[in-house]
Amino acid sequence: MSLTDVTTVPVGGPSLAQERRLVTAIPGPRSQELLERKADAVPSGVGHTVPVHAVAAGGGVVVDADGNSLIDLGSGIAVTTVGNAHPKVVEAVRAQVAQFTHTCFMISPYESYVAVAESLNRLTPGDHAKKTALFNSGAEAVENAVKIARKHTRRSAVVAFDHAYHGRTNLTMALTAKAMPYKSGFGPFAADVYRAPLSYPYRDGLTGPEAARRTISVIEKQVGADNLAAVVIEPIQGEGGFIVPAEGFLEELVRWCRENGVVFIADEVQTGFARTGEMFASDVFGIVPDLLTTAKGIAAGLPLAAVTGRAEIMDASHAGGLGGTYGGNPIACAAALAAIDVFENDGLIERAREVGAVLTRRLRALQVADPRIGDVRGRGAMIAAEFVVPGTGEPDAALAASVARASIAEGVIVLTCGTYGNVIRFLPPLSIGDDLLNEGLDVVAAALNAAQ
Ligand code: PLZ
Repeated sequence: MSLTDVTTVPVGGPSLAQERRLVTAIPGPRSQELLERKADAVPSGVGHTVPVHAVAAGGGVVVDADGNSLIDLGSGIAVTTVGNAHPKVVEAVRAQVAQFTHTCFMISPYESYVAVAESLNRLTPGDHAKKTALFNSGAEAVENAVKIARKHTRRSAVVAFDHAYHGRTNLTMALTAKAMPYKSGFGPFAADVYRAPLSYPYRDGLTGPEAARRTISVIEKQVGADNLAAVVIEPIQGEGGFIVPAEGFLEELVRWCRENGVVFIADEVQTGFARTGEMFASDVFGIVPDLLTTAKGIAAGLPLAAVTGRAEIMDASHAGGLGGTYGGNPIACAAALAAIDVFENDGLIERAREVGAVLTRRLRALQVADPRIGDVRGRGAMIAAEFVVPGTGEPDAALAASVARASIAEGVIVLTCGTYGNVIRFLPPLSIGDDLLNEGLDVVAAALNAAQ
């Protein structure tokens, strides 16, 4: 029998029972069977964090094949921000799939792609003329942003930052900072990519302007402004550890880019769409990027990504220079339009702030009682705790891993991140209720207390 061939599979979405419910150990027997099939059929390079087989999700829970209901504090890495199987998204996708599934926008265009572009041009920071091109994944969007910046500036060098994550394709691996697991053995990497220091207030102790001066000096000495097409930066780093730069750092960098004709690309793949308590993390700092990449939260789980930016930069490419078979697929666009409706009209920015207030209050209370939490940081519903050895501040990856593992075993999905692997990040769907969120945090707190 197929694992999904069970009559008891619940319908997903917000009507799912909003509870943590463990009816087997994690993983249960059905999930275990699936994991064995996965090991036989799927390469081990494609890992997984939570050893269960999902069959339904919605609100703040993921239900597995054994009937366990897990609290979701990860949103499939910041994707299901509006909630899994949100009714508006389900309805829009259903209607579009029955209408047409694909024509290829480069062959015969359709309105929903244009409408998504119009929405992004309107919602992203800055009131200058903008244009948007659609793609399939965050990595593809970042690749295209670099392509567009190079064409516009007729320069080739690109600067990325310490702790950066931009994807797993060849160019985005080059932009990504961390060797394991993202780069080791997968080179050679794309040329003309340079790395500059970031502002990491907890570890470098620098003010924003000091950190910016250091960064700009490295860029001027090692790359030279005249050779530089673009600077690519996550305004708040995702995989790198939810690092929030000190005030003034991004502002100063934008100013320097503008003075030197360098395209400032904000990678908002993880931070975009209400996650940070603003529509975009750039809004948190009041910066206006030249180009901005989005993906993840944009379409509630359907594969869609975008590059949005200044019309004159976006228009630098010749006709036919940008695109792809599936970029801006009509089903993904229908999902995005529904999700954008939810972001704008269902109070999600406000909700992200409320979720962030709960996360911050609870984690700071834990930090006061436990010196192994060195830092609590983030914005909105994007909050992390960094685990350290008390006294020395050395990263404690083993502790983060053990707290995450124990939380998952108790039915709470949490994700780790950080260059040193010592950060637990919280990025729940905004459809989670406060009770479930607090219960999830109770479980994490108990896991931390129990950890040696
Ligand atoms: N830029 C800022 O966060 C994706 C990837 C997890 P794709 N982050 C999660 C993993 O182990 O693969 C990401 C991101 C930022 C780009 C990307 C890449 O987006 O849609 O995964 O290609």
